[in-house]
Amino acid sequence: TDCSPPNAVANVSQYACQRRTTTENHNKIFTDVMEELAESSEFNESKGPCLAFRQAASVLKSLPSAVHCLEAIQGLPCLGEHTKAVMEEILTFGRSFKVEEIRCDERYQALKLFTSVFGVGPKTAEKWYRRGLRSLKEILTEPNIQLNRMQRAGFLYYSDISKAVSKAEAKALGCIIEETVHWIAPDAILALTGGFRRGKEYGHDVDFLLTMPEMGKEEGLLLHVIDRLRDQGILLYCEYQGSTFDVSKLPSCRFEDMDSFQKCFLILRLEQGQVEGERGLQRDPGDSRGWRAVRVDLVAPPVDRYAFALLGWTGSRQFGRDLRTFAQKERQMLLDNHALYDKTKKLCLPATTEKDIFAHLGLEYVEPWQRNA
Ligand code: TTP
Ligand code: MN
Ligand code: MN
Ligand code: MN
Repeated sequence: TDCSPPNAVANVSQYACQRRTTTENHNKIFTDVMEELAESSEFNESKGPCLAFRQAASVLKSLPSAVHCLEAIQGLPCLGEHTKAVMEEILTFGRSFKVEEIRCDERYQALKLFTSVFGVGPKTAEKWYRRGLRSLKEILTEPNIQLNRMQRAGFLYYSDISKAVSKAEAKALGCIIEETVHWIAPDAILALTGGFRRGKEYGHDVDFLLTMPEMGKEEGLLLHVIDRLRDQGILLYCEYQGSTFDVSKLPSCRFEDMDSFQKCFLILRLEQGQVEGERGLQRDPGDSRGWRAVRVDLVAPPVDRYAFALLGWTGSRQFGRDLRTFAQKERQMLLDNHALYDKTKKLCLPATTEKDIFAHLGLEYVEPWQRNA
């Protein structure tokens, strides 16, 4: 029957790093709702419920088939009473009244809209909401609002960068970055990370990692790449962050802590003619300029930290969070984007590949396309 016996799901781990989650999600009707509930909790600064909804969504994404009845989720980890009640509503009525109520909420709508602008986080969004602002137009016409450089770029390219980036567009950008990087340093190491490395069809940006085979040689590389992109006339915006990496520091136990590698958050101009499948195609006449703006992230760790950075930047966020929780709770180790520290042995465990890190943690290797938790 549709209701698989509980033993069919009895072996699902509470940790995303012990599950294999492809981009094929059989339970989207539930996980979309869970993720909206998580976002709404985040806006209300309810960290516990937010994490609980994200974990529940992540477990459901890993299931090999659609859930058709509540019996089928018996024994699954991370599904609390609240989550089960929402799932029951969806199973019975085909919709969740709780989430529909939230979607209609004025505050939720405004915060969602404001945080959709590049450079605007929940704090700024809340500030604008409290000042009575409700639309993007109101933000732009309100005389007393000071936008920073990133937010100005976010508004300037809003319609382009709020549009999903396709795999073909990511590939085209990959070619441009590759050519640029290797023109500067033929032996540079470049890798696609983020959602596209996990095999996603669409993303909100394109993420890359770059380094040099010789330690320290990566230091000037990123600024050179930025200069070269500017010379090519495709750099629309650049937020550069220098390295604050400290080798003597232990890995951070807080997942929210950003890594300290040299990086930049870019907006690049992508010519439609450079995108496979778009070449010579008749485009929408209203969209005749022939290019779009795309968000790109470049991160440049030293080569001895490359595997940790690759693992962290490949994500998903939930997968990374659970890797770190697993390391801490199950192995007494500290993992972040820079290093893995064994608290029992009191030493850092080196790694040149992601497989090394999984092995140190005593975990079966999970391929990038199985990390869509
Ligand atoms: P994102 O690009 O934000 O997310 P994504 O590529 O998984 O999804 P999308 O398609 O929406 O772009 O970040 C990529 C991964 O990098 C993400 O799993 C978390 C991680 N990350 C860090 O480790 N440190 C950071 O500072 C940021 C911004 C992300
Ligand atoms: Mn990304
Ligand atoms: Mn994102
Ligand atoms: Mn990114």
